[in-house]
Amino acid sequence: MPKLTRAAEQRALGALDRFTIELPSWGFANTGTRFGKFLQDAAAFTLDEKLHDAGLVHRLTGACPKVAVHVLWDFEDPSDASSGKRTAKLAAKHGVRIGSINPNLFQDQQYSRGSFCSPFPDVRAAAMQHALDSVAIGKSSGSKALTMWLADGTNYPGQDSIRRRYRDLARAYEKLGETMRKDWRSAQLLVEYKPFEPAFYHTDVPDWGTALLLCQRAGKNAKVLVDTGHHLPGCNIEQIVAILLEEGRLGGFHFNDRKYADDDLTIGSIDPYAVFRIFNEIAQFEFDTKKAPGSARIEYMVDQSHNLKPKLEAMVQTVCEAQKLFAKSHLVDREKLARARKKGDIVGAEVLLKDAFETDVTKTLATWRKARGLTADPLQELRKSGEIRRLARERKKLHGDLPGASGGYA
Ligand code: PSV
Ligand code: MN
Repeated sequence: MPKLTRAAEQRALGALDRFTIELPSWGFANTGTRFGKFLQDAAAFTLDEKLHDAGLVHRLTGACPKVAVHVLWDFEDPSDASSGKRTAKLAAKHGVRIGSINPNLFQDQQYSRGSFCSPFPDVRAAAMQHALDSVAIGKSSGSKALTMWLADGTNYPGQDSIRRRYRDLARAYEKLGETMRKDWRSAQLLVEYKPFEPAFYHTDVPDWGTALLLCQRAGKNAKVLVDTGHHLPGCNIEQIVAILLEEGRLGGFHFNDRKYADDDLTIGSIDPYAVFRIFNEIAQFEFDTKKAPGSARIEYMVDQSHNLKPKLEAMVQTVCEAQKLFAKSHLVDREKLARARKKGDIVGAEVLLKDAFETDVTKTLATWRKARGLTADPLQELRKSGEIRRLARERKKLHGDLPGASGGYA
């Protein structure tokens, strides 16, 4: 096991201080695969319950002050901007704040041919109205980000004009970016991409290049959001991250792990080294640019829906794993790495990364947690607390067997 030096540990502790992870409200509800959901009695049904669960994860880990909301799943009337304020109050009751606002432009029947890219002008207008309503909710809830993911695409060659769709899409993002610069200045517009699903022939925002083009059209408040599950197998995600950092357009992440496609597995469950390499690029960027840590304004968010793992456990496990890999990425001795690179020493450079990845940071994390009055092992603490069983009893009584992916609004 590589040795942990004092200087490296101090770097890791400092990095943990500024590392926060946003939790998704939908990660606590009964969600699943398109083949079905396996319901859990302890799953959250109402927004109050989702925020309660997020608050519990924050209390255990001390690293999750914000919760992302999905407009159609969490708000009864998306056109009622005042629900933003109510939601902010509800979040405060549970010790958290509202994070990114996720409009839903994929569930309504009218979107069968797309939203911003639909061939039908009235559908494109309805999509824009929903996006603008989401901006109003975001502003009134104190959120600082609008995350746009579109399911737009076609299933068959010839179905629609790819170029016409791109033109309408770019126009929509221009309008959204401009509106946000005027009405919601403190916020970022985050543009997510995904190569396929639900569309199977072409997807209108399939990759980071297209997302970047759309950000350039939207304006300087727009940045690309990298969902780690949204890449074709073998894709070098850390390279995408490095280029977006260089262009000043990395907005943040939706973290999850995958084996095959957009599998929504807990972070690091399949390939922890891949997550380390992503964090390493960010740490390297901060080192190279001498940027004040955290000033690049990168939103670290989780986007996971757990069909089988107990949702609260999965979320705590995710946060602890993310903290572990983030801390490790800050152990890399960047001066030594620069010297190895200058000499062309490939092996020496790689070993510096591998050593950092393989260093045990359990004690470092325990030190960080104890300094905040937290338990050294949040996952064990949750498992032995009996809290999930208690919530299951309480929620079963309240909701019976109702699936809770949506409904139960603010
Ligand atoms: C789409 O797969 C996605 O990654 C988007 O971020 C959605 O908002 C989210 O998942 C819904 O679960
Ligand atoms: Mn996502």
